[in-house]
Amino acid sequence: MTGGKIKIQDNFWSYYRDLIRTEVIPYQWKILNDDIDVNIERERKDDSIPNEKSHAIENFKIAAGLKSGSHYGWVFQDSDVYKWLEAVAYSLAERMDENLKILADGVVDLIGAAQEEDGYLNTYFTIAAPERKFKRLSESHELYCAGHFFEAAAAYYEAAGNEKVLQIACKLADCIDSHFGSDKGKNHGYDGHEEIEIGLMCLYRLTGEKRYLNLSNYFLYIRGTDPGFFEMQKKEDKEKSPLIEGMDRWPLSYYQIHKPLPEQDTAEGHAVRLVYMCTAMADVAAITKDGKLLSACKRIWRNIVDKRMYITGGIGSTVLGESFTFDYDLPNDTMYCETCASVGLIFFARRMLENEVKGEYGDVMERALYNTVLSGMALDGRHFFYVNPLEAVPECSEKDPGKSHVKCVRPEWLGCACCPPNLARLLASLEKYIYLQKGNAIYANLFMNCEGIFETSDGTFTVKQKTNYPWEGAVCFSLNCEGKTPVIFGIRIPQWADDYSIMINRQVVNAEIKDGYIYIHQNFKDDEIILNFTMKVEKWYAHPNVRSDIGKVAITRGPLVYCMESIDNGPHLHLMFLDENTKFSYRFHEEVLGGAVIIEADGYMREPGTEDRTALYQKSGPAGKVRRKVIKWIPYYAWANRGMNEMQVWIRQALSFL
Ligand code: FUB
Ligand code: ZN
Repeated sequence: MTGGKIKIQDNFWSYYRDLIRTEVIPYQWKILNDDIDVNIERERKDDSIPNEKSHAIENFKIAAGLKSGSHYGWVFQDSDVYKWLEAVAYSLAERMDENLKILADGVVDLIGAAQEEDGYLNTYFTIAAPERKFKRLSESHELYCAGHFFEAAAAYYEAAGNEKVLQIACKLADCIDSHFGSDKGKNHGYDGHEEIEIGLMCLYRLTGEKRYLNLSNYFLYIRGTDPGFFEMQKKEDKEKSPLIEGMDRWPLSYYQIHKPLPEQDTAEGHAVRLVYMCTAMADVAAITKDGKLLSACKRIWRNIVDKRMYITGGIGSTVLGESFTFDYDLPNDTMYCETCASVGLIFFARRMLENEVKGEYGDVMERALYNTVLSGMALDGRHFFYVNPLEAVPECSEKDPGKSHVKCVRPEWLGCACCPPNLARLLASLEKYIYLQKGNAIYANLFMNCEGIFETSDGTFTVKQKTNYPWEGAVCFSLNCEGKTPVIFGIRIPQWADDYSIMINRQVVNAEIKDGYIYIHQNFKDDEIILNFTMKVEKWYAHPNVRSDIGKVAITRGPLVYCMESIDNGPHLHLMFLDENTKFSYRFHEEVLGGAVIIEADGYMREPGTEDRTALYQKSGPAGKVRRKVIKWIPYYAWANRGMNEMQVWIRQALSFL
């Protein structure tokens, strides 16, 4: 990706990145090997979700003929291993660890051993259903798994120089290329879950092999042109049993095949599928300059960001089909907001930046990263959320079957383990998201302590960032160009920052914002730019059509969304409210939640009724007294780290309806 060579050494992010290296990667490895006794929770009440063990590595051993046994887990269980390998690759690129490399090289050998003669690779089909290969694509995830392997292979090849991983990947890609495409006699299908399109683009960038670009393009363009394809395959599949129970109940839009892609306008269906699809469309469009794909991406982007995204950067409003629903439908307590979907939204935003440099893509990356994505993992790196609610009450999650997916503590592992390694690979590769380079123009999108080196047309350009973001709003850039040609340096001004100042070499300057960036164009020679965003506590109101948020406000500071927890505020968060003129105070607490800014304000609490004191309904209210109360907020990403309790992002505000 066009983002320079970056080294991160940051107060905030290094904690997470060290955690990925020291805890998350080893912990996930033990789980993939069934070497550790963890409680694997189903992500919702559904007995068909496999939750006895991971078995992911064992599946590879069986497929490779090294062990006997049967396949266990989802048809896409292999992808857990691939995402883990990708996270390992980024971690090794940041800091080489010979032992980890030896372990990962062994995994590559194992994957190679599980690959069939013709290049086919998928442990479920090799072990359990060789006669059904590519015959039930709506459910099979064969191409989805391949896509994840391609991403992992490209990353691992680059990090560890392992030639074998690339050979396995190309052999698999060639196998798929020989089966799929518009040529007569080929399979004219596509996968039920987009991902191969992204993976093929990684292989294309690495190898320059045009067939991979063409195949990615093919998979995008065929989608939605023959909506009867899955049904036709199902009829032809002699072995009628489903590969995933209940998958055939979803409408075409679940798979984004209700229309050809260039005609799609809104974010429909399964949220992860949709953002992976858009990531690939934006990626292909950036290379082929395909205006039709890019226009569709822009329309879908507008629909997500203007009408279907939570303030936390979460997407997906319903557990049914883990899907989008309709404009402004953003329920806080039944939402989906899968961690993977926000990871995918960041991928999509990053690829859109390559097509057009607009600050809003960086804004969404930042929103999703600091809020929903980080919330996906506990501070110990050993517990993970699959879905990320904006309002959670333990009793509701336990007793309301419609909220069984809304967990109030992060499980140790999940029956469907797509999110934990997805989050790991994103955090381990944060370098890719900080800057964007286009020729002699460098754009800063995320703020953290890091050093960047970029090759421009006549030499090296270096930029160092120093900041205490997200706790403080000052960011200092030290810049130097080796060559004579001036560099255009763009800095994103976050959408939340209406107040900021800029100094160049200690002189205050005014710089106009263009598409979300300020620009400084010069031949930098040990120059310094200091940007200072005023980080106030802010209240945000939702669009009036968002039924769930009317009369409520959400509290933010800088890029962080805040929430209340009952451990700080007592139970019944729904009875707490603010008045319009509430003043907020905040302070950094070293000892709380790994160090965090905590916000406080004077608010109110309506007393809860008791069984003998308040009727269920009465003609005159309010039922119960109102008393003053100091309300406390913590950063949303850090909730549920102190045991099971209530949490709420949006809080009622007296008179805010007017
Ligand atoms: O289908 C593979 C993955 O499992 C999806 O991306 C997640 O949403 C989960 O359903
Ligand atoms: Zn997931």
